[in-house]
Order: sequence, then C-alpha cells, then structure tokens
Amino acid sequence: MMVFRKLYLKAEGVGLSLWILGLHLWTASALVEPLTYLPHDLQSYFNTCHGCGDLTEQTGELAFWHVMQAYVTKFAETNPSLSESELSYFHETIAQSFAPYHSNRSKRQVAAPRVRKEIRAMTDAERVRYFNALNQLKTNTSLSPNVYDALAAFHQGANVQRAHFGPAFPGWHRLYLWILETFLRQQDPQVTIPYWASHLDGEMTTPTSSVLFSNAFFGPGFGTPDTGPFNSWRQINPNTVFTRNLAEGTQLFTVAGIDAILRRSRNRDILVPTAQADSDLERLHGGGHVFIGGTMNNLNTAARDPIFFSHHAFVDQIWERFRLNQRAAGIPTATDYPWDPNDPRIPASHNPNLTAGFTTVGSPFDSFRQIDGFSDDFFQLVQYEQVPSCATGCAVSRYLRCNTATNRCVSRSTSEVRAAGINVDTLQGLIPAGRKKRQAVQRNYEVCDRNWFLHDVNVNTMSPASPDVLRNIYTNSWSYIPVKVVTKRPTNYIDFPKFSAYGSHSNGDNMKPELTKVGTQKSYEYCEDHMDAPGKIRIVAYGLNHDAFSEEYVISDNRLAVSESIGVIAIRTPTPAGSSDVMVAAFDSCGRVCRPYCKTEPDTKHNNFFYGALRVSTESPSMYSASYSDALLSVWEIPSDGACPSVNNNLVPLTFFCEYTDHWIWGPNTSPTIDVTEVKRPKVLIIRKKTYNLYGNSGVVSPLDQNRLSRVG
Ligand SMILES: [Cu+2]
Repeated sequence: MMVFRKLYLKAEGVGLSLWILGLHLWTASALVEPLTYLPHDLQSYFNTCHGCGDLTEQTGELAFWHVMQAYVTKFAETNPSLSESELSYFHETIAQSFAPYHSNRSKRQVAAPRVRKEIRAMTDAERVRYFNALNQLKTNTSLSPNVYDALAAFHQGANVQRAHFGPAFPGWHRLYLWILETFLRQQDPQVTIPYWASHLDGEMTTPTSSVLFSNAFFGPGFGTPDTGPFNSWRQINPNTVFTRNLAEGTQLFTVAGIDAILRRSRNRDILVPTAQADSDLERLHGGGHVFIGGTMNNLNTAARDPIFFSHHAFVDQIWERFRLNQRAAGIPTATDYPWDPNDPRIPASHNPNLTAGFTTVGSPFDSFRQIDGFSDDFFQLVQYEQVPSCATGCAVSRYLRCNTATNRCVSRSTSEVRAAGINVDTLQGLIPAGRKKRQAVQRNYEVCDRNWFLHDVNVNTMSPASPDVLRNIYTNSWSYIPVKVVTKRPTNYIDFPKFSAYGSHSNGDNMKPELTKVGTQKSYEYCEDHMDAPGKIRIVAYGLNHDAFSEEYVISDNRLAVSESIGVIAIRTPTPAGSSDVMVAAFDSCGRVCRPYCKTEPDTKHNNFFYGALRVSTESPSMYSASYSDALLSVWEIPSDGACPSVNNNLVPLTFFCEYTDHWIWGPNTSPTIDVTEVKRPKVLIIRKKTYNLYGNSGVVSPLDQNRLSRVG
C-alpha cells in the first residue's frame, strides 16, 4: 500500500505547485488544534453544575446544554438599546397593565384574570387572533427595531443569568410572559398567550409530526419559517429570524416529571440548585429548548421564536398548579423563595431583592425585582385552563385524541388531521406581518410512521449549515470542518441480538470486547419507552471566545455493529487577529454523549484531556474549507488514474465515538479516567508539525478538486 502511494505521489508531483497556487485563491490556511483546557469560567460551570459528573444520573445532552447556556450569556448584550421615549413608553404600558386590578374601583369593576389555554384547546379563531397580534408586534415600531424583537432581546446576556440557573427561574419568566402579553393585548385586548403542553406531543410515536408544526399552528419544524403564521418574519428582520431543527428523541415534559414536581411542596425542592433531578423544573424545561433546536437551542436567541413563550407558559402553568397546592396547604407562596446568600451555587443576581433586569416600572411593583415573580397578585392576574384530559374530553379539540392505552390525550399528527378533512396547511384569517403578500410555498415536512431500521430522519435537517440558516447567527463568515462520527449499536436497541455481529451467525464470542461492552448512559425517557434507535447524531458547536452557535446532524445505521459517518460543522472563520475557539459536542437522539477524539499524534494518552474544544487559527496547515460541500468532499480522495479511492483521515481533525461508556468527559475533577496531575501540561497541544494542505500530505488532487479549482481560477 505504501509503495503504491509513493508512486502515485510522483506521478502527481508536476501539478502540485500549480495547485497550491490555486488553493490560496479560495481558501485561507488554518490550523485546527485541540484545546486541552477549557476557559476557566466554563470549567467552573461544569464543576459546579447540578448533577454533573455522572452520565448515568442525568442525560448528558441536557447537562451539557445547561452549562453551555450559562457560558454563552457573556457574549450577548443584556437589554435592547431603547431611547428615553421608548423606555417611558415601555414603563407606561407595563404600569397601566396593573391598573385595572389595583385601583380604588369597586369589586365589580376589577378586571377579570387573563385566562391562558392549551394551544390545541383554543378555537381556530382564538389562535388566529393570537398569531395576528404577534405579527402586529413584529411590525409595530413603537420600540426599535420592532416591539417583538425588542421584547425578545430581554432574554439574552446578563438577563439569561438572572432568569436561569437558580431560584428566580419561574418568577422571572412569569414576569416576562406578563410583559409580552401586555403588549399583545394592546394590539388585541382579547388575546392571551396559549401554553404548549409538550407531553401531549412527547407521547406521540413521532413527536416531530405533531400538528403543532403545521402552518395552522407554529409553522414548520425545520429551517426558517417560510410558511405558517410567521412566514414574513424573515423579510421583516433577517437578523432575528428564527430557525428550528426538531430532534425527535429529545425529552419534552413528561407526565412523570410533572407529577414529581407536583408531589413536592416547597420551591427549594423544584428549583436549581437544591431540587433533585427528577423534580427540577428548570432542568426539565431544558428539553423543550433542545427539542425545538435551532434558535431555541441557544438561550440568547430563544425568544425570537414565538414557541418560546408558549413553552414557558406551560412551565408557568405547572408552577401555578404547584403554587395552588402550596396555597391549599397553607404555605406562604409569595415568600417561599429559596435564597441562601451562603450557597455559592446560586448566582448573586438571584437575590430576591435585586432587579429582574426589566426596567423599573410603577405600581404595584415599584420595580420588577426577582421576588415579584412570586407575588400572590398573580393568583388574580392570570389563570390557566387545565390540560385537556380524556375525562374532560380531548375531543374539545380537533387536534387531540384520547390514547386509550394511557388514558391521556395525545396530539394528532398533521397527516392525521389532514386525513380528517381539516385544512392545516393554511390558517383562515391570518394576516401576515409583511406588507407584500408573499406567495405561500407549500412544503411537506411529514414523516411516515416510524420504521425500525430506516430511521425517520428528515433530510431537511441535514444541512443546517446553509448560509440561509446561519444568517441569523451572529456572523456571515463561516468556515467548515469535517467531523467523523463512529457509532456502536447500543444494547437497548430493539433488535440488538438479531443482526450483524450480534446475530445468530455470530454469537459475539469472537468480537473485540470494545464492541460488546457498553455503559449505561442515561437516555431520554422517550427512548426508553419506544426502545428507540439513536440513528440521528446531533453535533453542536459553540464559540468559546466569540458568539456563534451551529448545529449539524449525521446518520448512523443501527443495523450495523459499528458504523461511521462524516458531517461538517460550521465555525466562525478565524482571522490573523484571533483564533476561533469552539466547543464541539455530539449526542445521539436519545441524548447520550459521544466521546470526542482529536486528530493528534498517536499519543492517545492526551485524548483523556480532550473535551471537544478546538482552536482554529489562520496558521498553517490548512484544515478547514470555505464551504460545506468543500469540507465534505475534501475528505475523500478519488484519484483520476484509477487508483484506489480513499478517505483521508488526516483531514478530519475531530472524531466522535458514540460508544455508550458512562464516563463523564467534561471535567478533570470528575472523570475517573483522568490523571489530574497531567492537567498542568502546556495549555495548547500542537497536534501537527508536518505541513499538509487541505488535500493531505500527498498533495493529490482529485478530479472533483480539479473541477473546483478551475472554476475558481
Ligand atoms: Cu428563559
């Protein structure tokens, strides 16, 4: 093989110098090297995060998600920059929203509470009014750039810290819901925010096919909202348009989780950091963000997607049920705020007397302080309808049905509703926010019923790194790195013993132990129930020294004992002035962690210190591409002279192995595989001293590359 290779190099040697010249026309050089440490603050989030350290205790994807959310807040501005007059307009509006409840009026004149319903239990007309009010806020410029975007910007930066990772979580979001709803009711006084009871979808066989993601509800579950109620939002403000990327295995709220919360009686038992994992309201809510994916997957941007407010209205509904129980038991709801100034795990900004980060407003709250979200006034201000149940008749809604096996309502799928002759492809009476009426593009994102082998992966999710999708995410300058994912079939896969290496023709005796030994990583409850296969591997990349986030998926085939696929992650293009440091992680669709390995010298020991963090700089050698397809194609060498095609692993700087061991991988303090003294090594490990270019040491140019180069030239 080696001999063959040398000959081959010689033959191509003539063209090499020409080719190198061409290369610089279209791609910068860059080095990709592993970071063997994490930024100090990120590592401390990992070290102190709730339940971190043991992947058998909680789902790795959600544990990682919460930590990264805490970290990325530092990249976002905290509040929208509003002018003096805009601020006073905001104050006025919020102050007036309480007036009907707190004036000296007689009892009869006191305003009725705002009543919030499950979105599928509303009438179509009510739902249209709600979506219309949202669209009106999107074009209302009383706040800049528009009221919706200004309010969405409250949920970023330091406010994300105020609102999450501690006891203020439910109260802060309660105030936030009140604010958005107040502005919506300026547009239409009848409107309230519908809540999204996500366990109604979580109990479907295929949650991603829920009617919720039809055009008559929240619009498509994949990509930008080019159809559905928000179809004009991309035109109105391309910088804040949202994207979605549904992940079918990801855990939504479950009845068991809600019941666990409702069995507790004090807020300290359901809120971070003192709650136990099973009844942790904030932790359980994270699954909804990850399930929606895209913009919702990053707390700095999550509120740009209106489904955010319905997700949080359901969090609030659960909390309200909890508070009603407290009230019945004589527990003082307004003061049951679990604040302990001596507990270093609680962010200082969660001090109940500090501001919630919305601007100061008038009576009855002299300002929105963190404790105000716990106010008993809310018993009077807002009420929630119950989640539809089989007993009360799921049939109040055409979009739900009673699952007789569980005696609970579940959502209907879009195709089910269509089959019943109901049009959910358009919404009668909806007034899009844009001036120009755009031609509706009909897209069908339906998936078939689940098939055990060919996973119901939607190919529309497979290239989220397209410029369209990324445009809203902070930078226009993206580069692409190939990533390899090796998966090993997990033992709980439904037909595990039947196929390939584990089948009757091979009883496994001859297999390498690496192939047959598996850990017991915790997976989403959904996967346990459905014996689901993790065929869809999600890869996420977060900027560590800059504000960027991207997602990618690859598919693995669970019929095989081991399978390999290659995906491409998008990263901010580094400049000579600064590297792009990124944290990359991969999870199967059951939320289990895949372990990162960096392409490095064959000293595997150092892999123990590799957390999936990379530094990408403009130094040689070049290891990234200017486009998604170039990155993908660069990995394969397809010689023009009929020689053997090959995959050049040297060009894949990062590999994930989904091996299902339960070792915690993000902290030297917690991983049993790491020798702590080794951490004091030099900060950056240079992985490649040899110079090679995008197409490897050989300098071989494949026919495909030739085409590309000539196109550029
Ligand atoms: Cu939030």
